Amino acid sequence: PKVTLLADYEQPAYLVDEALLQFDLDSAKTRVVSTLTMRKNPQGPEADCILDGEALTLVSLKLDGKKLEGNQFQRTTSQLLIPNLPDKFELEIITEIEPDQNTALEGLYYSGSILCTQCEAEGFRRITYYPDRPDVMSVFTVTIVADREKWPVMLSNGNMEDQGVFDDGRHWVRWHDPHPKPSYLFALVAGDLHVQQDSFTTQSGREVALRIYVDPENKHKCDHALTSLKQAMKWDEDTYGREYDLDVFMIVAVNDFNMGAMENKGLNIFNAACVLATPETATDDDFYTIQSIVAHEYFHNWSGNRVTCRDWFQLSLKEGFTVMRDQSFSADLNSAAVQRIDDVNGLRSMQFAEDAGPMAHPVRPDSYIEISNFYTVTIYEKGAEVVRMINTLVGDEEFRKGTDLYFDRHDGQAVTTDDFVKAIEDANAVDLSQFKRWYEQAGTPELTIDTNYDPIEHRFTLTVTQACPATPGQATKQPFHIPLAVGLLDKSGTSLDMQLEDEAEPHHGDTRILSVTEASQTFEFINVSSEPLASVLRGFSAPVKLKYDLSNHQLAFLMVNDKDSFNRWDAGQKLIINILLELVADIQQNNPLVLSSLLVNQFERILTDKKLDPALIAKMLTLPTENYLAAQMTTPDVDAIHQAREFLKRNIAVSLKGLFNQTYEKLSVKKAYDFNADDMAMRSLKNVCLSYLVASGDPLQLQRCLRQMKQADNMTELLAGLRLMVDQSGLERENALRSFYEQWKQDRQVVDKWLAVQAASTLPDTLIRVKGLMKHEAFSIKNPNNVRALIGMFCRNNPVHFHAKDGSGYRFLAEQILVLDKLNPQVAARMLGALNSWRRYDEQRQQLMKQALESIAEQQDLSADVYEIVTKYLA
Ligand code: BAL
Ligand code: ZN
Repeated sequence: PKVTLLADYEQPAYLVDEALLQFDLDSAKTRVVSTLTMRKNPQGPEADCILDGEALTLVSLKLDGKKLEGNQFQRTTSQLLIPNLPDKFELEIITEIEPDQNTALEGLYYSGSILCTQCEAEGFRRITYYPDRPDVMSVFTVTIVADREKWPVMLSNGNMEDQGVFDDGRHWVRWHDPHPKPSYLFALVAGDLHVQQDSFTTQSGREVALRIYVDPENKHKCDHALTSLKQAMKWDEDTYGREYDLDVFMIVAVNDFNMGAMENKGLNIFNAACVLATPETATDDDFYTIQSIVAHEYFHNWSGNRVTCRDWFQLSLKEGFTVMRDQSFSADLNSAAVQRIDDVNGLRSMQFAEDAGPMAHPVRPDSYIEISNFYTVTIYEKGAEVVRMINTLVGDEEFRKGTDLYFDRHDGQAVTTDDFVKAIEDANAVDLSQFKRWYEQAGTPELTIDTNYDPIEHRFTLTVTQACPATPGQATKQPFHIPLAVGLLDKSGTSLDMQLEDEAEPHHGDTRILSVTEASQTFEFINVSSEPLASVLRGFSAPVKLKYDLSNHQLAFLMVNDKDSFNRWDAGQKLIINILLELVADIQQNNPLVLSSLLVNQFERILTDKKLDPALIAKMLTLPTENYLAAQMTTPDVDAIHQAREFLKRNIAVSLKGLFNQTYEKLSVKKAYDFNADDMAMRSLKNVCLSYLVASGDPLQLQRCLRQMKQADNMTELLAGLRLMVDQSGLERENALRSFYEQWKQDRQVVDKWLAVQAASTLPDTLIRVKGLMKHEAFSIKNPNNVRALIGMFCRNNPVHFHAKDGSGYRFLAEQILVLDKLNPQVAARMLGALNSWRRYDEQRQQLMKQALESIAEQQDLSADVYEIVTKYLA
């Protein structure tokens, strides 16, 4: 397979000013007539015109109205080359495609009874021949013709211009999108769809029609997404001054979708699981996620669509920035502390692992084989942290000035991450040249903190040393520019003023940002009246690993006294990790296990802290995942980690049973479900208490769990109960699972939860059950949500069973990947991620994982997607 390099970037040789597309639509065969008004790019290279095209049947080709014969062009499996073209010309290309044979879900495909498209990154070339690259932006007009009964609703980008009916039972519609766009933002949808409507008046007074299209059986599930959409539209006006620019904004929900959602101009297409919700069928987490994804896709209208990427190496230009925007939106609308904790938790558990593994790549990569493999946590989540750091370094007002300039300067253009940084620099006269290393260097920097207090001089010295491990292709790294948020606390937990030695005035306020630029840098604070404890990296001000030796007592102190909610939580997590790793060592050495009374005391203080947000309490009482603990060990011991975590949870539960009980009862107030931060916080704490009560081993608590399931009027409480039940063997578990399925078998979103909880069970026969569920009527290997719920959940979130010593988990994954690769390479490649850290495990497991990888690598005809990942893992 071909490697694409950033260094090889060249402007397109030919541009498309206008694209007229006509679709004669049906699920078995669709004919596409594409009429392109093209011209030579004056800035482009002297080269032949090359159009991309895959899995297409070419019917005919005309240049300025004249048919081109076979000897006037050249065709390969992925390209069409037309030599000797004039400076300006019109090309008519007729192709045929087979949507119902398309299991890869790229291009035009059939999902349930809906015909829909997914074109990012390179799906448009499966619809027609086209220069399928983001720096070719064109004005699209799309006419769709289809049987009226079968396809009553026919949608594409932009505004609807005209429609009509033919005598033969077919009808047609024409859509026009006035905003030039790259082909990856093209979309088409047809089906017998229900539409849920609303409207939004923009800040300049324009009325925008909002429409969500769903299968008729889901018409009651649209309200939350519509509310979220209006919140997002308002927020983007208030926060970034960005207004929507078409007469209509449409969202369509489909059941088969490779990603979460797609920001096609004016016509977002969503994975049904990321848009549909009612309190009975969706959990608080689902509601929360839907709110943020709806916002994310909407925000792309500016950060991605109006200003797009020059090439796919710049993917983080739109994704990092848009994730950062959706994270701030969610923080503004909900609990900011909880949002930050969740974002950082995700980053640390997924992105840090990616950065430490064989697929490590910079936020702006410099090579790829298959671009679909680069829709990664590094591009998205680390990319968001990079933009967030720019904001932290320049300040809020300055950042807004910078983004205003960016949108202004580059509206209608396809640009680079350098252009983004340049706009922030130019708007504020700041220099971010060193900062740009965050885009260029892969790996997670490690910051070591050393402190010293001189009680005579009243000086406090904070030394920061940074280092970044080697990553594939990058042996050495230059120092990063790191914003380090710090606070100093005295013995009573009061913030101390911070005055650096060259400053005339002290800095008042709890937190200040230190700008770290050197490999080792010392900050001297003067007039520090008593020995302080430094709280560093507040709010997780940079995506780094911190080596800061604090004792368990100091961590316990910060856990209850830190002024920064994130660092309070983080200190607690570090304390828990220390304790768990000590327990792991005791298990390995056959020592008796002892419960830490320090932790129990702190948990008690947290649980009884009336001033603390219950959502934060719930987070603070949640133990780190087994995967995260594994990442903290040089050689993870999956079984000892599981055992240590179970021991700790059970013993905390037994020690604080009365308090958990009391809190649970206090929170069990009967009230109708509402999605708001307060109620969500209560439900989350209630469910955490229930999980401890069940962990205590008291059989009566199981009855309480069943009672919660029986009485629940919402999925949050019902599913929390079911999750706890699946780890208990016995008849009650089987009954709970059976009745849950009977109640919800018609609802695909709920059935996926039913599959996922079973895949995550700690009971010993879980893999056998997962295999059994693959034969269940509820499961289809062609549906990505089913695959993620069952196979993905087992391989990624069930470490004890996935890493079973006999290698059964690894073999299972390899078998499924080979089946999936023939159907849907993107999903197959995603599943491989479960083996990302294979070299970190013990010798025996490494061998078994290697065998699994080799059994994939030796197959003929692997997709580029799987080939790239498996070869990089084995390299
Ligand atoms: N652009 C792919 C889906 C998303 O990130 O919004
Ligand atoms: Zn995005």
